[in-house]
Amino acid sequence: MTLSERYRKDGFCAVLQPVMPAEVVDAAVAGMDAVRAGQYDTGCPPENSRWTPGDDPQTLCKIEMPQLASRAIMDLVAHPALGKLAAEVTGAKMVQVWWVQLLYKPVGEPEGERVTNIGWHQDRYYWRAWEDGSELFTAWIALSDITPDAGPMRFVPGSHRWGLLDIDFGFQQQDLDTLRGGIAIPERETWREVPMLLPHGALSLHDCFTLHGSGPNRSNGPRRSFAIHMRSEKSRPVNDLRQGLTRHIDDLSKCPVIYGA
Ligand SMILES: O=C(O)CCC(=O)C(=O)O
Repeated sequence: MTLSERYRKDGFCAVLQPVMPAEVVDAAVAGMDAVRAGQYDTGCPPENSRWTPGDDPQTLCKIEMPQLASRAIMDLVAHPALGKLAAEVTGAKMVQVWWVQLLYKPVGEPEGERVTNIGWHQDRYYWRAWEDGSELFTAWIALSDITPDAGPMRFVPGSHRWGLLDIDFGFQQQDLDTLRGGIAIPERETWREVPMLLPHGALSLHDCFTLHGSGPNRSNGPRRSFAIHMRSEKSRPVNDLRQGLTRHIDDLSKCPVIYGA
């Protein structure tokens, strides 16, 4: 099965061989550390985030639009090899990066206020600024080895065909089993979880309706990644407005077009 067939069938696919040159990936790891420390080599901060430098290092660090703050991260997310791959897999004629999240999952369990897990969700639930039918997908790039004990992202194959589920998803919700219990699985469908095990530099691509979440990192080092949210030419902001998560799309220095015109 080709990557594209796999993506259409399951709603996600893994690309195990490195797509970007190793030096681009390594520089982005250093960029991640710099942004986490509040050092911005572009002179600009990222967008407001739940996590800010100085916060509990044992909690999940999610920084919004880190490419605004780091040249190395911009080089990674704007790399043409990523655009070419995304176009091959999805069939897009144009690929634009419209939002990026830095995700750094430290070793440890959720405890009290400490968030480490990412609750089951469909990205589309959070992306209401895009019109229905918009083609939106995500490349999740591993910047560390994502082993079974590192709290890998888990996908539910086929769930991209279930439509937008009628529940309140909780990205911050820590108990994945309770969340799962609240998800109504459509008739004749089954719940199966596939952990996305990726070596450093590899990536997965997933559709905005594919259910996913991740548990604690029990490996011996941080789980590092970027979630690069992309769109094709078959997408449009609601009422063509620039608001919320679509607010930067006309600024190509923030939201680079990485394939096509
Ligand atoms: O990093 C994770 O475990 C989940 C990330 C995520 O929700 C996404 O990339 O859409």
